Amino acid sequence: MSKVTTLHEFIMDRQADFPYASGELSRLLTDIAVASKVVSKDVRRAGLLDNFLGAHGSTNIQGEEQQKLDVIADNQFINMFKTGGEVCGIASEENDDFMPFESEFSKNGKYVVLFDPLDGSSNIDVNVSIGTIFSIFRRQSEVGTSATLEDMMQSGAKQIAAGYVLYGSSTMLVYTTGKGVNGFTLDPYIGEFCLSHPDMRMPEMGRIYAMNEGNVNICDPGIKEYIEEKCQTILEGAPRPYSGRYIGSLVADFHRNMIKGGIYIYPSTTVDPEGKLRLLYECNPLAFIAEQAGGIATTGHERIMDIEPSRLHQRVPYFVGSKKMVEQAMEYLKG
Ligand code: AHM
Ligand code: MG
Repeated sequence: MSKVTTLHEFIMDRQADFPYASGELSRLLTDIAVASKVVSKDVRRAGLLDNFLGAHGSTNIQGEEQQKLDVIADNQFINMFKTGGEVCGIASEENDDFMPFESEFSKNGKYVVLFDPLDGSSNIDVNVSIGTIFSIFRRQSEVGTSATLEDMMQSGAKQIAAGYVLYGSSTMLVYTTGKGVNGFTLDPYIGEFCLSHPDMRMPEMGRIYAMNEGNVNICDPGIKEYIEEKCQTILEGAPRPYSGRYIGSLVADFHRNMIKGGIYIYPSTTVDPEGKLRLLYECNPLAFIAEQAGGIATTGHERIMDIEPSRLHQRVPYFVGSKKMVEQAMEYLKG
């Protein structure tokens, strides 16, 4: 058996890629891994424990009902960031406002983290894959002061690192610091994330499309045409049409497309003109990973990572996945 590389070893080895690195980003990534192991443990046992499944009884600022595990995961990550010392503030999909950490210790942190603690809320209670998504920026405000809204509202192009954790049939952590994408599988027997998917590349072309097709008649008619003509037709030389696969957990749909090639679509609809997915917590981090793996992420009109955010909980239409598939879908858009 060849030597196993743990996430921790990998992060420490890669620290040398950043000439002036002081180790804070490495520690932050390690903290995220630790928090996600705790969340993974909770997710794995949720059905057996009191107070883990079901609605929390609250709604978030977006009017969505919060699940108990959403809140548990949110608190787990926030506590880790508060006590780590690398982070001066956070913004989370589950909190109305951003949260500056006011201790002297945290105020000296260089970074802010924006995250969706548990994505795919509608799948929590039914034992279907869910995930965590995170995005790390260097703060804009001065070290030693309180984190500001401006620290949170940076374009995706300024991300220092981003990643996701997929609580699927195994737990995986996938991240980038802008030098490719690497994936680690949690070995439950030793409790370590181990390198299992080095240098991940998204195939340029795939045969899977993922969209909530319930929305197909309330979005840009070009999307329906694209799906009918390119996804649901037997194209020349192909044995069958593409496969439609929609898990309804962005992390899981994205991860499958990363490995097999595919397109994920959540467009603007007449009901949700800005789309459903959040720029800062979902779209930017996965766009960074997609691009680092050779894929594309766009609103249909603009590169996701070029958007200057206007609101913390801003939503945007989202097309992400294999380069050629996304490019082809864009040719159909009318709006
Ligand atoms: P959430 O963050 O509240 O879980 O919402 C985001 C999720 C994505 O994971 C998923 O792709 C999408 O919402 C599913 O939405 P829909 O049920 O409208 O298809
Ligand atoms: Mg989400």
